[in-house]
Parts: sequence; structure tokens; C-alpha cells
Amino acid sequence: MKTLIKSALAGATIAGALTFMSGTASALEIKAADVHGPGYPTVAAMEYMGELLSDWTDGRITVTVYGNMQLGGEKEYLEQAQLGALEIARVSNGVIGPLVDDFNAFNLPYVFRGVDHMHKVLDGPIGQDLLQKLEGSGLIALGYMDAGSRSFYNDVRPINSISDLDGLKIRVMQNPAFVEMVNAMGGNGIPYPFNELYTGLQTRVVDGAENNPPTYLSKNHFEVAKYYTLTEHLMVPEVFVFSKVIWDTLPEEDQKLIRKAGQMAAVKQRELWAAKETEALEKLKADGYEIVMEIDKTDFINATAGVRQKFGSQYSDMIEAISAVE
Ligand code: BDP
Repeated sequence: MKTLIKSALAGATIAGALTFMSGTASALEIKAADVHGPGYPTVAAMEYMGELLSDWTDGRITVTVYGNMQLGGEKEYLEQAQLGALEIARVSNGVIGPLVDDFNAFNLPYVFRGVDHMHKVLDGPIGQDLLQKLEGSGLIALGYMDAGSRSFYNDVRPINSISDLDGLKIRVMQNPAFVEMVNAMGGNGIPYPFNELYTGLQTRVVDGAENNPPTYLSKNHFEVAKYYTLTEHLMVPEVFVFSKVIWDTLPEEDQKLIRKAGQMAAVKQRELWAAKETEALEKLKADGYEIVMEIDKTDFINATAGVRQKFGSQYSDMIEAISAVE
């Protein structure tokens, strides 16, 4: 908390000095898109980013979050940002993989040993160097956010062992690595847009899906897929990016402020995330949902070795470096 306050003050000082130097900078209304809605940690963090920017610039720079899929799904957000029709896209690393291949190293099952390991990788040279690569795709990366671990849920039967996944049609994010991951575990991986998933579950286009507890709860997927098992097979971070086309038109001082506010928003999101994850699981259990909290992951890890091998072979150096991070 202390560091947050300190850096906020530092930001305010920088902002004051820069405004003084640049005279009258023009107003900037930043639109940010997210599939999640009010109260979700990614959305709250971007709102916080807006408060900081607005404070530092006396309301000259603002952020408006278009949440709850108002602007469609994440593939569209990325396209809109690339074209300069949207300033900030907050998306899953899952959809960044098809854009910049190296990001797929984070999209492999059981690649991180846990949250601390993932944070160290993202905050260290591996994670930070990767973010730079987005620039070639017309996106300026502002940072990572947390999304915990993804686990399976469905409406057919509880998953108590890997054989329970047999033949189940499981929705995954639109990335071939995830399709093969589910297939390798005996299910049938179906890439499907997140903004149509509730209906897809309800009408049984898919039997289930996989996601973190806060998403399962906030998108009401528990209503249409009641069995949830903490397989924790993926730990896919979130990424938030700024349109490069728009970025290049901004004065350098505004770019600095946006970067600084973005870093502070990412720190804030991590705090909010940890609390939200616990809260979501507790609420689901209190409401009587059947959550399998403990499961032996050995079979799931072994079954997906081929997927790590196939998709990971092109970045085996990076994967080795990831596992060497203590
Ligand atoms: C959620 C992520 C969101 C993804 C969604 C999905 O926060 O960015 O769009 O999963 O599965 O956990 O598509």
C-alpha cells in the first residue's frame, strides 16, 4: 500500500511538471474494452487507471471501460485496437498466442508451478521481453494482469478423474493449443467465442468449459454447468494493450503517464484478484454447488505431455528458462 501511495505521488509530480512544460496538451478520452463487467478485478483496475490519469491531469485524460462484452469479444478488441478504433484492449494471453507466437509458451498446460512462479516469470526478463514483441503487431503492451488457474466445469458429471472427461465437448478459447490440450485429456475441445458461451452451454452446443472461479461465478456459468473441479490445468495471464496507431499520435508526456498508470493498475489488479478468487469459491460452496476442490493432477499432467512437447518445441529455450525461474 505504501509503495502505491508513494508512486501515486511521484506520478502526480511528474504530471504537474510535464503539463507545465508542455503548455496546453489536448484532451484524451481512452476507451477500454473488457469481456468482464463492473466489480471484476480487470475492470476495477482499469477504472483505477482512469482515476489516476484524471487526477494527474486535472481531468484532461480519462478512461471509460466498455465492459460486459459491449464491444464484442477479445479477437475483435485486438483488431479494433490494431486499427485505431479502440485505445485499450484487455484480453487473455490465450488470444495473444495466435498473434505473437511466443506468448503460447504461457498457454501450455501445467507450465507454471504456481502463482508465485508465474509472477516471477512475468515480472522478470522473460515476461517483460515478451511484451515488447507486441509492438510488431500494432499493440503497445501496458502489462499483465492475473487470471488465476483455469479448471473444468460441465453439466454432465463431476470430474473426479481424467476418465470423466471422456467424450465431453469442452469449450476452449480460440487457440489450437487449447483444443489439443482438451483432446489429449480425452475430451473434445471446441473453440468457441466467450461472448456466446452461456447460450452455448444452455443449448448444449458444448457440455462444459474451463475457466477460473471468478469467471464461472460472474458469468453465471454455474447455472448451466453445475460440476466444477479444480484441475488447474492452465494458468493463463491477462494482457492489456494500447493501440499503437493511437499511441504514436500522443505526446511523449502522455505516453509516460499512461505507462505509469498502467503499471499501477496492474499492481492493484493483483491485490484485487487474490481476494476475488477466494470469495468466488466460498460463495459457490455456500450456495451448495458441487466443487471438487482436491484432485490428483498426475494423470492430467502426464496426458498433456505431448501437447507441451508439440507446441512447446519451438520455444523450448523459453520453457527451460521458465522452469529455471526459482
Ligand atoms: C476469462 C478471461 C477472459 C477470457 C475468458 C475466456 O478473463 O479474458 O475471454 O476467460 O475464456 O478468464 O474466453
